[in-house]
Amino acid sequence: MLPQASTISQNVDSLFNFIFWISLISFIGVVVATIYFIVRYHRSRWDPFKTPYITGHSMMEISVSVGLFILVMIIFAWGWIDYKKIINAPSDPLEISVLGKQWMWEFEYANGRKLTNELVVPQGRPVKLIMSSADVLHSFYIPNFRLKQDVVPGTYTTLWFEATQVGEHPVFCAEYCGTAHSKMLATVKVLKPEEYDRWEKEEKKEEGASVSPVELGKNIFTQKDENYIRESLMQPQAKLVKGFPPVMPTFQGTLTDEEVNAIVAYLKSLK
Ligand SMILES: [Cu+2]
Repeated sequence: MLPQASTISQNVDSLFNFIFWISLISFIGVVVATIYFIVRYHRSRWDPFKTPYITGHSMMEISVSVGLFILVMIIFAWGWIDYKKIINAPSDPLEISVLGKQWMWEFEYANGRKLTNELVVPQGRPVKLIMSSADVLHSFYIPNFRLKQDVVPGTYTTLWFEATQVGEHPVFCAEYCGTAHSKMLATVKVLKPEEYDRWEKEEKKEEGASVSPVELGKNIFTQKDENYIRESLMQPQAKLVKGFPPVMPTFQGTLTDEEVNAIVAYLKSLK
């Protein structure tokens, strides 16, 4: 089995094993019953020209239906409880931007530090990935964390996790995205909290000249006039405020993904 390296891994495995054993037991039951019926009701034992008259068995039919319904509902409820844990990030996670593009993963931290194909995170702290794609559909898949989320151009999807195991965990693109799809690999490097703090400080020193997304967004905001930021909404017709006519033109293509990310980071920082 794969290592269980996040807080949700165990939950996902438990449900998986439950479904696996139920399926295996059902499969064996069906095979055994089939063999029994083949032997028991073989035509050599009966008059081959006489079809037996079967009226049915209401009690058995009802109990099979109700029993299977209850089993399916148990699987559904179990899945729903874990699904809610997977989609609802705890408050105040460490937020990291992820950009998928043919054929690499780019990670950007709040301080502007950028990494390609390597995501460095602390152990035991919730991390929330805010993900988008520069081109086509991708999917961010960390098997050791038992997590997978589509990465979609033109919108943001999120994925949160809390890593429990220090070390390196592979990341795959799980949505076919072109020639080098199978080589679109990355690593999640989980560090002990104190090592992560050290790593963060080191990077800050090295990256002294780099501009954080908040600063970059502020620069773009102040350089251009106010209309620019308003018009820079990619699909201005998508969501309209009551009482305002849909007069805004689209500026899709005039802002890079990096700029859009930066503006979003800046606007969020204004709160
Ligand atoms: Cu991909």
